[in-house]
Amino acid sequence: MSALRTTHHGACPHDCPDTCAMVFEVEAGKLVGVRGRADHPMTRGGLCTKLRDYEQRHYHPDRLLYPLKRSGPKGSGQFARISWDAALNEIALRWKRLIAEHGPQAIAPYSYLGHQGLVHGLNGGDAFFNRMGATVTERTFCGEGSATAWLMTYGPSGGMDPESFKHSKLIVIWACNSVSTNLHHWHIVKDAQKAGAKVIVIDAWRSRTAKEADWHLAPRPGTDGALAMALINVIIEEDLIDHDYVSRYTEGFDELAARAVGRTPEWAEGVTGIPAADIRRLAREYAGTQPAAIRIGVALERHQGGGQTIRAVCCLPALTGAWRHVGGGILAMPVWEHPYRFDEMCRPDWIPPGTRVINNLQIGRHLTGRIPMDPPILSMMCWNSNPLTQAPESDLIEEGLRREDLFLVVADHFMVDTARYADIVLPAAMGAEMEDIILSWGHNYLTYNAACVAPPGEARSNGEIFRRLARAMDYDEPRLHWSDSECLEHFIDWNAPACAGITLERLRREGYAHLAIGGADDRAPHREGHFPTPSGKCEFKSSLAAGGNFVAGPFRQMYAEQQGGEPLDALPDYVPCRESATSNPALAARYPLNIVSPKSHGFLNSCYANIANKQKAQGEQFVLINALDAAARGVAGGDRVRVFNDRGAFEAVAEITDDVQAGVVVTTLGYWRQLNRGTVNVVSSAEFANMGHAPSFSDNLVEIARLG
Ligand SMILES: Nc1nc2c(c(=O)[nH]1)N[C@H]1C(S)=C(S)[C@@H](COP(=O)(O)OP(=O)(O)OC[C@H]3O[C@@H](n4cnc5c(=O)[nH]c(N)nc54)[C@H](O)[C@@H]3O)O[C@H]1N2
Ligand SMILES: Nc1nc2c(c(=O)[nH]1)N[C@H]1C(S)=C(S)[C@@H](COP(=O)(O)OP(=O)(O)OC[C@H]3O[C@@H](n4cnc5c(=O)[nH]c(N)nc54)[C@H](O)[C@@H]3O)O[C@H]1N2
Ligand code: SF4
Ligand SMILES: [Mo]
Repeated sequence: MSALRTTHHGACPHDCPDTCAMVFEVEAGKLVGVRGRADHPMTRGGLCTKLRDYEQRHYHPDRLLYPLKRSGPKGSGQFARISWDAALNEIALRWKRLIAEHGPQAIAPYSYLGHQGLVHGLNGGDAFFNRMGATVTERTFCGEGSATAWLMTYGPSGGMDPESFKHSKLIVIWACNSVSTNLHHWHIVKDAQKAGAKVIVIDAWRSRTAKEADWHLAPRPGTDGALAMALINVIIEEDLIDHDYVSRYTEGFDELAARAVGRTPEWAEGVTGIPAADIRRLAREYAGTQPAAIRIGVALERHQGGGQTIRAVCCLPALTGAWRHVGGGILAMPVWEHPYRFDEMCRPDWIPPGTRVINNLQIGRHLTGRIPMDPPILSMMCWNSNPLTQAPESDLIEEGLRREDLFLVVADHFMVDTARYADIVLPAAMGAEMEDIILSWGHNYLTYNAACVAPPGEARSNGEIFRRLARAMDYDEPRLHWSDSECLEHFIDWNAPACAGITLERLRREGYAHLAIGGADDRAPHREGHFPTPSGKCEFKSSLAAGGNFVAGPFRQMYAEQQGGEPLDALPDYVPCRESATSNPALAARYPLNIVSPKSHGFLNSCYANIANKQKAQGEQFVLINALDAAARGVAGGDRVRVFNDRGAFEAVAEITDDVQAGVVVTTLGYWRQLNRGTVNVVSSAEFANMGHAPSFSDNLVEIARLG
């Protein structure tokens, strides 16, 4: 007889737009299985390949179970087990001393979306560190360039509902590898395709998603702005415009038209490599088919001109009136109408005026003094993020983490690359072990996750870790001691119209609920304009541009939105890559290949890259290269190669394929440094793109040489 099996509501906590609703199966106090909720309209009963055996991640033999203290040189991986009391005492002692001697800004938090819960997620430590007066770390890994461009054009609109794509007749997936990264939206796209919709993928190489498209267009990386401007040019020149929509609901058409005059398909062909005839055809098909939907991925923001590119793309559905229809418009990150209480979560009002802000992408420069700092960062705490693998210029990060005078605290599940350099490692609880509501940046459901098993060993949830730290630091503000349940009561505006009919009690009972902001069959938020911009219109010409650059992101603390600096271009345009033959011929002569580094199919960012069956499915670190480029370097398929530039080098196995065009090479993100000879972020640049301090992972020149 098997023991009694119970089931509980779960939600995938990983950094993924799908936020699947799960069923946790528990037997004898252990998680024994996971399933996707069959009744959930997006999850549809299936989990991705990464999460299918999620219970095994919970009980993996390498999981961190006890607090550890470093017992060897930094990075050696030598640690000794200590008690929680000893760990907390040591941290509090060191931090109190640093604060007395250098002030609280010598300490910096570092987190991201390793866990997407409202309680245990990226903002989970913000209130604690704001109370401390620590340096504020701006987090612009993902989406902040798009968010800035989006706000400049549309304001904080949630845009299209992902489920409404079932009504679309033409779907453009632009720089998004949905088959790997947004699987539960891809099902809906496939349904539409079966019902006759044309699916067009615009991607720098023939990705898994591009292979399933009706039409794949491959611009050179970072040239999508030229393509978008040329589409605008054709739509205006050939009068494919919805004049009524443009005149009622948009601002700055005449200026946009003037800007687009020289941006012809012939001009764009030279920039993008896409034939002018194809650009004309795309413009005509897009403008001539309704409803037409665009899904943009994060890679569109990842070059010097990323923000401007996204502004240009955002003009398209307003020019053609696609916004009039359910199933028309754009889907980016549909979070802006979610009623989260970032003010309660983060307590930005506790940040002492004048507190300095550093940036998570440039952490290597901050830690090594490449960006001078007074006082320097003398302590950092990392949770929900693994910067040594995930952030650019990672050799610099490693140099910084080796500093003897840096007191590093890391809370994680495994001895990840960053944790190896920690002074104190704290064992973190995992999905089924903590109650939360998991936010989504890919759909409009609130998804509840029950705590249904106890964490193994002495692992503790992030929420509990910060409560313990608050006690150790003698911070007695009630907010810092709220239980997980009290946090959930406060972190959502349950009285907001979007929560009509939704209560915490109902979520605990049913597991998920769709926000009351319209959905699959009725959401057309801009049918009659209603853009939440200063003008109330879609702003081709942005009224926010005059205030200068700003960082907007759905997971921001509110303060990070302050504007400043030179005014931005009031209109969208093509801005060339920083690292390209036109912008920097000398660099391009030494490093002629543009490397693109999207997400791995088998890993979730750097999660699962240490787990044997996922490694087997994903394969070893590779670089895809065109036969022409391979021949020019004497590289054969299967050869080990060195991929390098002035920032550093990593090793990979070359795979020769015409899925990539000449001049472009592709590898994927997530491989661990400690298991490989370097990873792609050794060669990536920490320079920001032109808007929202977005990364420039696709604006990256390298050279490749055969090894041995
Ligand atoms: N399996 C898996 N799923 C994931 C993740 C994961 O690590 N693994 N990570 C999650 C996270 S954090 C995120 S943000 C999402 C991101 O998911 P996506 O938005 O899909 O992002 P990427 O995989 O980075 O890149 C998408 C595609 O853009 C292409 N691309 C890169 N540069 C350019 C360019 O300049 N122009 C054009 N047209 N295409 C370009 C890449 O070749 C790639 O195929 O995925 C989430 N889902
Ligand atoms: N070259 C290149 N670099 C990229 C990208 C790219 O496309 N190309 N993509 C970028 C993008 S989109 C993103 S979002 C970032 C992501 O960067 P990160 O957020 O740093 O990536 P993850 O690997 O998801 O790191 C999450 C870490 O948190 C841990 N973790 C998970 N759950 C918990 C928890 O409950 N508690 C604690 N304490 N820890 C937990 C995991 O074990 C893991 O070590 O990477 C960026 N870096
Ligand atoms: S990683 Fe994404 S697709 Fe996979 S189970 Fe989690 S939310 Fe679903
Ligand atoms: Mo991301």
